[in-house]
Amino acid sequence: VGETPFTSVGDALRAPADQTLHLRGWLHRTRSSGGIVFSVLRDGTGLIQVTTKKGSLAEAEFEAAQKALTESSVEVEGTLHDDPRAPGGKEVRASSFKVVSFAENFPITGKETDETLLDVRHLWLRSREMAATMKVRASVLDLLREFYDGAGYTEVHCPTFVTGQTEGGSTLFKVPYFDDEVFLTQSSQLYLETMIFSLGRVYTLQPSFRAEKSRTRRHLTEYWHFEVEAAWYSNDDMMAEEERMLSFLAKRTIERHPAELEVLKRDPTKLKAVEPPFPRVKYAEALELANKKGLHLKWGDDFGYEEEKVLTEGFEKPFFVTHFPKEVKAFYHRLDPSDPKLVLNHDLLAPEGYGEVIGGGERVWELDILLDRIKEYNLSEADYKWYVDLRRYGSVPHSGYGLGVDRLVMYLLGLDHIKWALPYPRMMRRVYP
Ligand code: NSS
Repeated sequence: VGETPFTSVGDALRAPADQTLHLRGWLHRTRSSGGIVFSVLRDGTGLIQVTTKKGSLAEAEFEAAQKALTESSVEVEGTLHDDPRAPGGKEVRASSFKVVSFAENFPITGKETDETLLDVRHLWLRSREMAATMKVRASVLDLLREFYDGAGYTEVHCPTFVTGQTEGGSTLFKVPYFDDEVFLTQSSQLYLETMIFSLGRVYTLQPSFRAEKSRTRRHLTEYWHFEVEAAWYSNDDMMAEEERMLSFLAKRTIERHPAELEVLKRDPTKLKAVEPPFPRVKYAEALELANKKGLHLKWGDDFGYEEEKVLTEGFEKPFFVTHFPKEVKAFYHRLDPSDPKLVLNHDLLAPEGYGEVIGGGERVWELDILLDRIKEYNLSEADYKWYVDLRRYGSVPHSGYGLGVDRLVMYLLGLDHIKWALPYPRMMRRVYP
């Protein structure tokens, strides 16, 4: 607005002293003492201290600076000074202080419970923690695209309204659809599989929906799902590529985001450990390992959040758990030719108790076996006709996976709950704001 060229706070912090600058933003903090007001200005690129002294500017502006509460929006003109005590080592001494909009008493003071912070999520998004998280999250998606575009993949888009389940009926959301009823997608996998025949390698990013009743620290009802599918890939090929992708992500995150990691108190050495090769553990060994650590699991049990937490103890980097019993996994997983009780799959578990971030594997690609599997799972063949068709016209071995973006962000940033990993988490009891 207007003619004045404004400098961003980030640029101001890097500028040499003694310049006159115009800044605008929000009062992150403010206090006045005698004839001086100390404010910290925030604009999305950083924080800078502004001091406003009675007598150095118009009296009305000084009074406005004194009166303006936290989160008021302001425009400031002043000269830049070095000040080692100030955040970022710089201070602006105001020669003009205009309040654009006086904020009411901000409802967040720092003593709120997590529940309250969710109630005022629209305001809590202004916190340094959430801003840092959103920046890293955006960069993670950017890096995923960079990695896969560079590896010969094409980004594609799949529907949200679907007629079939991918990951089991118990977590399907039903929605009215004119005179009919359809579901919200649990995974784009089956649609991705249709596109490998023309594109070879594809990926997509979109929300998936799970009517999860589990109220763990890693379950959302709507989550961001990054999914990959590639023709001619074995389970091992896919795992090898995932290792490269994750270590690329971790390395770049450390390089690009030292300030954000610091705000979130995330120790970058935890991410430095994300280097190939990742350990590969078969389900049977994982079961034994978990039981040695005090659990009482038997063959055929799935690993839930609590079990995975125990299982990740002692691992410094992500690791794969492979060769699950077929009953534990969805119908589309390819049976292990050398032991058809098992499937050629992989779950990638993040260390430090985070657990599953990726689920994937090889797909059944032979027609008769797929038809058997659909029967075995009591699914309607009619619902999957188009999916079965893929096995009729030039089927090939192929693999893929799905990555929970919110879970990945949670792990990379060391967050204690998935609700901190995205702006507006959707959970069983949370759909507002
Ligand atoms: O159910 S998955 O394990 N696998 C699939 O949906 C496959 N069809 C994906 C594929 O191969 N294309 O989900 C994949 C990942 C899982 O590892 C988690 O990281 C994440 O999706 N996920 C979730 N994140 C947050 N909240 C919930 N409820 C959730 N469920 C899965």
